[in-house]
Amino acid sequence: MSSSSSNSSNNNDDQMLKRARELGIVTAADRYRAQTPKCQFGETGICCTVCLQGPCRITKKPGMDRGVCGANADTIVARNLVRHLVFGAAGHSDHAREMVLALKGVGEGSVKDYKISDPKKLQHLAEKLGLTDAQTQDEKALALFVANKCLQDFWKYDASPCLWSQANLDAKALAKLQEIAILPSAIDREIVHILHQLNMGTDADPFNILLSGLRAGMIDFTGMSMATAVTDILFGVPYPVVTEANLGVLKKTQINIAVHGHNPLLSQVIVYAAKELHKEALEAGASEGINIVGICCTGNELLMREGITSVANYGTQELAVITGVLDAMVVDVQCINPALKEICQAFHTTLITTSPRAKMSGVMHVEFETTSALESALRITREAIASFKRRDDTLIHIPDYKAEVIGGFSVEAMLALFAKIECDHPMRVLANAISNKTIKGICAFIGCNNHRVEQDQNITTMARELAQKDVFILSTGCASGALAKAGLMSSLAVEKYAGPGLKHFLKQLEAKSTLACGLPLVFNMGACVDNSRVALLWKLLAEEMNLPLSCLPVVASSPEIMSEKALAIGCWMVAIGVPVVVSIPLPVTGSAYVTELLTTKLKDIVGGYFSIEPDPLAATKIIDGILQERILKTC
Ligand code: NFS
Ligand code: SF4
Repeated sequence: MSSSSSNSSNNNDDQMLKRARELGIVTAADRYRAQTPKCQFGETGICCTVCLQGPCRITKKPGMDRGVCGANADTIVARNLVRHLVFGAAGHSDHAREMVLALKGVGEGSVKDYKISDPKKLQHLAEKLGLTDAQTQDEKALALFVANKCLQDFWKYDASPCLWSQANLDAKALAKLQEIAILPSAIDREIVHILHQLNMGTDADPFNILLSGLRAGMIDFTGMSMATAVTDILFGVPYPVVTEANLGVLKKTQINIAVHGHNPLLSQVIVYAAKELHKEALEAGASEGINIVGICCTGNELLMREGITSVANYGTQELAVITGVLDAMVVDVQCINPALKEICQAFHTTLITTSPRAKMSGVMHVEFETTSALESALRITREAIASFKRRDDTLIHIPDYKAEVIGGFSVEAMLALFAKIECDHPMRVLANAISNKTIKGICAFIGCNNHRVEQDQNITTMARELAQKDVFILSTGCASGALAKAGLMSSLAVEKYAGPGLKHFLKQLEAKSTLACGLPLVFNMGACVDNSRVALLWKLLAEEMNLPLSCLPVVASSPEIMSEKALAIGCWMVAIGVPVVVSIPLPVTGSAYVTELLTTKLKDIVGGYFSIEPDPLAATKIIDGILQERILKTC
């Protein structure tokens, strides 16, 4: 294991960028530079392309303070923002639907390559969704019951709140959301309604539009809670695992297959296929068999459940290929750079798309279906074996550095840890640590990388600072990737960076734990959809402390936010009462009204709000201030 400083992580990236230049390969960092300076209309949200009379751009020039239709900056900014949010919510929700349909297939018997891995969670969920004692059923019938209940939350004609939100939010949050009419009904119905609302010449009221933005956030929450729960049922609830992260996890002696994207239905079955084809890999000359490595959120899914290594997060996906040892890059949906096609072509790497929603022209496509999952996975793995035989050894350059990672912190895993101290009231452990000021509160790092800023630096800088200030840190998505790669998910990092209170909190848990590993500085809760785990932990904490979430010292931060999905996550967190600090400018500054609503006024309406601070150290101070303010607040 190499050193665990974030500089080493960045050395890996620097090496690979240098290597790319030597080979004449253009990467995202170069393309970002070519895209600057940015158009200020787009940057501030005041370019409208909603109809074909546009683009309409708002300026202070006479006559240009409105678009052709008369929409002003406030309407245009609000509409553009909420369009982003709906796209984000659609991504997470469609992912959830795939998971639910797989569960339905298992229940019906048409999907044979997956099974119910956690019958207890299935039973529990069925009860939460309305199963009565009298209806106690066998596993397959329960799977069908849960799947059908979930599917009802995708579509219905009436506006009554969806079952899922009701089952997953605490009573105080629910009442608040209902009061301001942002509790969603059915996912598809709401998405269509909001898209209609955002049509040319429809809603011109920026406040009404932004309320729908919050509802879009709640749709996102509904989808991702479903995705997490169903994934746990099919593939198991994560518990602590020890693994590694960064480009150094690639091996010359193995067939390296990167799984990239989001839906674990594909990546999980590739893990099964790799085991089955171990002998074929040896016969092909890979002396150590097959090495599955993860990129982005699907990588996090595998890290959490299988201890699979994480080779890259969003911002370093292209660099993984430039090592010259990636034999296949298998992608499904979301956050996949189209540039991978050319970069893979510069090497022997076989790029394989698998989703009918996400193809690239001229790229191998192996359509993935749950009814023939293993068959597709075996085919994909054999393509990687064939590709390995074409590897050009002169192009290989694998940076050494990799970091130890302790991941797998589901809420169930955390409760099990806490229960070693408070057997009957595990959440009391966290509540007490907050009440007696051992820790200052909780910060959840969410979201992406963004080529506007140096790779991973905002995330890692802020995490180190907050740990020093005794903030308990959770993370998901590519923030988890950044923290894992930089060694901040190791127990060594606790010694190095935790303040005295946080260290005491973690060491006390560690002393009682029966885990074979220590505890890390930052608790990895999984992929972006697993922000639902963060929400569940907050819900349990609010219930334990008998306070509304808007009064708890909890905060979220997306220091390198990029995707519309991350915006949607931020939005539901705000809606349930949690402040969200972002360090990338949001495209809203063209409207003073929208900016003020998001950063100030929302606090009075829902308790949460956005704070925008590009400097990571200043953002850390804001987070610290929020936690202090909330801990002192009397609700
Ligand atoms: Ni989240 Fe995952 Fe990463 Fe951002 Fe993209 S991979 S769903 S969107 S970039 S964290
Ligand atoms: Fe211009 Fe209005 Fe059309 Fe937007 S909707 S492009 S502001 S005319």
